Amino acid sequence: LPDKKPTVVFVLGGPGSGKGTQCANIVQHFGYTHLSAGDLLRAEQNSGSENGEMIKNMIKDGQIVPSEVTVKLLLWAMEESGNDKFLIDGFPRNEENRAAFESVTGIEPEFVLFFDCPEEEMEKRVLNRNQGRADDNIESIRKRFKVYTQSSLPVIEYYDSKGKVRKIDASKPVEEVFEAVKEFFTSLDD
Ligand code: UP5
Ligand code: MG
Repeated sequence: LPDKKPTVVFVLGGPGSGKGTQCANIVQHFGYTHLSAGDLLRAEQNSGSENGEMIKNMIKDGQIVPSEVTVKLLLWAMEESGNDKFLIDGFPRNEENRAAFESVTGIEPEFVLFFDCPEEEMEKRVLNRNQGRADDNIESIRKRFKVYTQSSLPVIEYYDSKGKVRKIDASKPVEEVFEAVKEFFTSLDD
């Protein structure tokens, strides 16, 4: 018999909407492994891989790295974890990402957690973060917002049409957002 397919929750929302922050909370309470596609790409960039320069330039420009690179990194990380429950944060970001993950893994997400946040608030958060990310400057942020609106929101709409989106008001304080997040994971366990 084939192994049971892993449980995957996609965590989506604009730059600075709080995906990484809330994933850390979910891990603590619900035993998922958190895989940030952006973190995996940044690690790959810094590992001296042949794709490093391409990844660096695309991130600075807010562009979406080709699916073959990102899906491979996600699959390796899933295998390495030994877990069977994953929060995939910041992926899929466009239709190509979505279709590639689905055809390579055969996995459909359990649901899609969508952090809905106004652009002014996201911009403020990203500019205040100060963790040295090459794309946390006003020029890169404007590009990230544009790509998010043009390419990523349509993926969320696609999942919404399948009844899979769990939308959260991400403009609230961290603790309040987590209260809302918790409900979706608690009801999943019922
Ligand atoms: N903060 C968080 N929640 C808050 C709250 N409720 N109230 C007040 N402050 C809050 O949070 C951002 C900041 O806000 C932090 O300082 C936090 O303390 C504060 P964070 O949790 O980091 O938000 P997050 O949504 O994770 O923001 P991030 O900047 O990581 O989102 P992006 O989607 O822009 O970044 P990601 O790393 O996913 O992708 C970066 C780039 O990688 C992309 O632009 C793209 O070029 C590339 N990429 C791909 O090509 N393909 C992929 O599949 C993924 C990424
Ligand atoms: Mg993040």
